[in-house]
Amino acid sequence: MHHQPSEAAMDAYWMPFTANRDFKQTPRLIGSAQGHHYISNDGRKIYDGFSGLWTSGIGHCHPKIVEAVQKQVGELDLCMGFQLGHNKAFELADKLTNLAPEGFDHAFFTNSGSESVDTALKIALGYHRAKGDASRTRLIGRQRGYHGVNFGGISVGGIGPNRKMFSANLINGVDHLPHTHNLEHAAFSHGQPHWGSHLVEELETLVALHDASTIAAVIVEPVPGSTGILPPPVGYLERLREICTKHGILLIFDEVITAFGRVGAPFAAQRFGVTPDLITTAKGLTNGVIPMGAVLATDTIYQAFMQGPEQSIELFHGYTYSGHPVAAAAGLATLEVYEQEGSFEQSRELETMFAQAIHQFDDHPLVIDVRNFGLMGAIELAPREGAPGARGLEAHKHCFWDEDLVIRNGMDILQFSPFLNSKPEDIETMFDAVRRVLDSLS
Ligand code: PXG
Ligand code: PLP
Repeated sequence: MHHQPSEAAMDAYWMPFTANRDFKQTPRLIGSAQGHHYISNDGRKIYDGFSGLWTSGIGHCHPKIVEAVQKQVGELDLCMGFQLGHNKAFELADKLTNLAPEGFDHAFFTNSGSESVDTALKIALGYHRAKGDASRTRLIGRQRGYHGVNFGGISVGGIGPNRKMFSANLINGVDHLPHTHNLEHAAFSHGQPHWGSHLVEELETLVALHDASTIAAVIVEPVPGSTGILPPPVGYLERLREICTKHGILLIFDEVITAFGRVGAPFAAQRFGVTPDLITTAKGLTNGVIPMGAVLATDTIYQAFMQGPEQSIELFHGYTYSGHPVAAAAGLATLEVYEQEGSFEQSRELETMFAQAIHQFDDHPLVIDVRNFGLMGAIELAPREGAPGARGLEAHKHCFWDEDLVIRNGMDILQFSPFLNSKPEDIETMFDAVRRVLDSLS
C-alpha cells in the first residue's frame, strides 16, 4: 500500500493530457506494476488493458530489461552524445535497422515519439535541400492524425483540440489529407475496411494545387491510433506510396504505436507490404521502460546528407539524450526479448481471437462502431446527448474502480491495446468486465 500524496503535492503536479481538477478529486494512483498488472495505491491488482500507453507490449518490469538497466546505470550513466559515443547506441542502431524493412540502414535516436516526428520532418526538409531541391518545403499530414505535441507534430497532426490554442503559430505550408473514418460506409469493419481507398486521391488534388516541386513529405500513421484506431482502407497505403513516388515526395510512416509487434510484425510497413522513406518510432523500442525514440532512414536519405568537408556536421540536430546509455541498454534488452520470446509472432497469433472478442460488442445498444487491426481495437460509443465524452470517461472510471481494469478512452471511443503476450482468457475476462460496465451506463 502507498499513501496518497499530500494536497500540496497533488496541486504541484500539472498532469499531461488529464482533466487535472476532476482527477485530483478522486485520484487513480498506481504504486507498482508487474507483468500484466498494476498495483494501485489502495492495494488492488489491476489488469492493464492498454499495455502502459501502447508502450509495454511484453509486460511491466520485464526481468531481463530491468536487469540490463540496473547494470548499465552503474557502469555508464551518461556519455556526452555529441562528438563522443558509446558502444550500445551503435549496437542498438544496428539491431534496429536489421529488424526494419529492407533499405533502412540508419537510426537517429530521440527521447519520445514527438521528438521522432519533428526529427523526421527536419530530415525530410534537409534531404531535399541537400539534393538541391530547396523549393520542396510543404508538408502534408492527415485529419485525425496524431504526431505528438511538438510544433512540427501538431502542425501536421489533425486533432483539433491539440491545435486550436496554438493555431496562429503552427508551421507554414501544411495541408491535410482527409481521414478515412466513416460510420455510414465502413462501421463494424473487421480489420481493413473495403471502403475509403479513393480518399487518398486528395493527394493528387494537393499536388495539382501546389505543384509537386513544392512538397517535401507526407506523414501518416499506417493505422491511426490515438484518434481511435482507424485501420487503412484496403489499397489506401499502396496507392499513397505510388502517388508519393510518382511525384518525388517522401513518405513518412509514424510507427510510434504500430512498430514492435502491435500489428503482428516488427513494423506496420512490413505487415502492409508498403515501404516508406522514413519511419518514426518510440514506445515499444524500450518496452516503455526508459524514454527513447528513433527515426529510421533509408540509405538514400542518409547518403544525401553525407557531403561537404568530412569534418563538418551533416545534420544540425540532436538531443542531449540522443542514444542515452541507459535507454540504449533498455532497447537492446527489449529487442533481444522480442526475439527470444517470439513476441511479434505471439501478437500475430492472438489477433483473430482479439478481433472476435471485441466484435462481440457490435450489437450493443450504446455502440456505434467497433474497429480492430492487429492488437489495436476500439469500441466507439454513441455520445450522450449534450455531453460528448461523458460516457467514455465514465466507462474508464468504472473499469478502474469497479472492475480493476485500465482501459483508455478518447472522448467516447474506448481503446484497447492488449499485451503481445496476453493470455486469451485474460482478454475474454477483460471484455466481460467491459460488458458489465457498458450495461451499467446510461
Ligand atoms: N506519433 C504517434 C503515432 C503516437 O501515437 C506520438 C507520435 C508521440 O509520442 P510521445 O512519446 O511524444 O507521446 C504518439 C504517441 C493514446 C495516446 O491515448 C497515444 C500516444 C500518446 C498519448 C496517448 O492513444 N501516442
Ligand atoms: N534549452 C537549453 C538552455 C539547453 O542548454 C538545452 C540543451 O543543451 C536545451 C534547451 C535542449 O535540451 P535537450 O537537448 O535535452 O532537448
